[in-house]
Amino acid sequence: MQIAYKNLLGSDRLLDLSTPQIMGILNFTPDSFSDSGRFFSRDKALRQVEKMLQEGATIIDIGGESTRPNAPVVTLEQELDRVVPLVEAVRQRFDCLISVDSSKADVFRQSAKAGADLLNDVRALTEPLALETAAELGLPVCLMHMQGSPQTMQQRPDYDDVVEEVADFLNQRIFACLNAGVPQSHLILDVGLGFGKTVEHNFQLLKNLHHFAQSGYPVLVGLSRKSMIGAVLDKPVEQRLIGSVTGALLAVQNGAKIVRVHDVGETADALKIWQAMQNCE
Ligand code: 8Y4
Repeated sequence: MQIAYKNLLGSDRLLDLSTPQIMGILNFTPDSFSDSGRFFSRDKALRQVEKMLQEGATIIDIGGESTRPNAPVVTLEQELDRVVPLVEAVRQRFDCLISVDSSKADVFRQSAKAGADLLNDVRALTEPLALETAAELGLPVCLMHMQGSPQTMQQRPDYDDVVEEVADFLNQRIFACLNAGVPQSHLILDVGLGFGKTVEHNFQLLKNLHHFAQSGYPVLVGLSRKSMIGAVLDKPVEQRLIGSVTGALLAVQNGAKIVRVHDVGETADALKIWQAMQNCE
């Protein structure tokens, strides 16, 4: 499984998913880096990128909107100001795949011009012009499921059958993408752990991830430090490392091809052990 294409700078890009890949999280909002409120700078962000790449990430996910429950809504200008210069700076320094975590067509476009390689949309291209813009830019897209909006999603998550309903939604978005001209080979699916789901829903999706993996589309999973880990362990966000690594390993065992994580080195170690088992006779 691999995705080969050119980005808007004309560079040949290859997302090789023959083995599971690590997407390192770089969230460039003031409440990010999980040391909330602390001063952040472009230099600090670039050092973080360098470290994640050395530790084994192949994709760096850059976001300027906090999608945590009850996070403030960011304006287009704020998002552009946070994301585009950082995409440019990372592009200048590193030859990694750059993913842009956004839902806005203008952020997609400006980021793509600055050298982004992948669109990671927690709203699955449902915002105005997002679908058309993604098709035009020709970049791979991760389509994620969310129930409700970041502001309201954890108020009352409700499903008859979470696996079926997430699958139905993703199938509808796949259909919309294909109709808009996004090639089938550019689609990545994500069940959206933590986005309008109870802890039980999240674990049902994790347990049944093979259902999505069997679709033939690559599956991305993000559970790093999330409340599904915290709830089981009864631990705050800074004590969720081993739980997060374990969750990433379970996701990969159930067919995930990309794991979105904060702790790249530790996750890479776990996946090396998994790979060693896969490779043996
Ligand atoms: C601590 C740290 C607690 C982080 C919560 C969080 C996903 C995603 C996010 C995901 C894809 C987050 C942008 C939420 N999660 N994109 N983005 N999949 N594709 N919360 O699961 O990390 S942000």
